[in-house]
Amino acid sequence: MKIGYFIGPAGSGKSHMTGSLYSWMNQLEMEVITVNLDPAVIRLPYSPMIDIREYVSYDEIVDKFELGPNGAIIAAMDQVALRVDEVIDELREFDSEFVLIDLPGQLETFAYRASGPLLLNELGREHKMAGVFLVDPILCNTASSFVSVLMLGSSIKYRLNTALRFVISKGDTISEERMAAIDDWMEYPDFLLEALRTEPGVLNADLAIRIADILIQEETYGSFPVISSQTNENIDLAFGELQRIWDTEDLFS
Ligand SMILES: Nc1nc2c(ncn2[C@@H]2O[C@H](COP(=O)(O)OP(=O)(O)O)[C@@H](O)[C@H]2O)c(=O)[nH]1
Ligand SMILES: [Mg+2]
Repeated sequence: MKIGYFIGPAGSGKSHMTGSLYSWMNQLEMEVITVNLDPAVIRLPYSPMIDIREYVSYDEIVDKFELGPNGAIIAAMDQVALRVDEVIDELREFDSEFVLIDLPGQLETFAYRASGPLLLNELGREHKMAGVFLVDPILCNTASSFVSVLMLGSSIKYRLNTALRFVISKGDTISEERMAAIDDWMEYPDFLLEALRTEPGVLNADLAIRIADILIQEETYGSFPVISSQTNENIDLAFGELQRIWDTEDLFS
């Protein structure tokens, strides 16, 4: 199986992209299933074939342990870690050529607790894994926030020990002017460094520039395609980014 997963900050559009890419692949008659790994999600824009909510009940956790939302999410993700083998068994039964996994809204509870690395490691033993990191356009408004997202993606990549390609989500919400600036940053990294240099009030700008310089030279981040799950514009490029990793032997290239 070729497994693709979507990761990114809460609200960056993972669930919608899972749904849109699933529909696109389905239309092309690819053999594909979807997996929801968010125990706390209430409504999804697609119908997952495997759903972690059948294993872990967020509401029960809230009631039983009298936890607030953050504590309950952490407890739920720890329970997900305990059920990983069952999810993997269910996946095995489907034996689909492609699997799309929608990761939990709260990226940090997946990546920085036990369940995320455990799950991806286990799946990676038997299957080809590829990750797409979603960058919300609100983080492309300034050079410093864009660099902060590169740093977050790098941290996730090393924490999960996996290859990731970056895409910008919610493309339909980006103005033409902003789009032109983002294109320039991608095509000419010096533009991004210059934007950092001239942006007012960047904390420790020299350090930010040095970090950005290293990160943007790492071609592994890809070309940052801009994708909309609402209009489906460039949704094929989400598949392309996954395919690029599936086709590569070295996970970190
Ligand atoms: N305009 C627009 N809104 C989007 C798009 N993708 C997601 N959203 C909205 O962004 C919010 C969060 O999306 P969701 O997929 O739930 O994010 P997740 O937390 O990363 O799974 C929802 O209100 C979506 O309707 C998109 O391509 N265009
Ligand atoms: Mg979601």
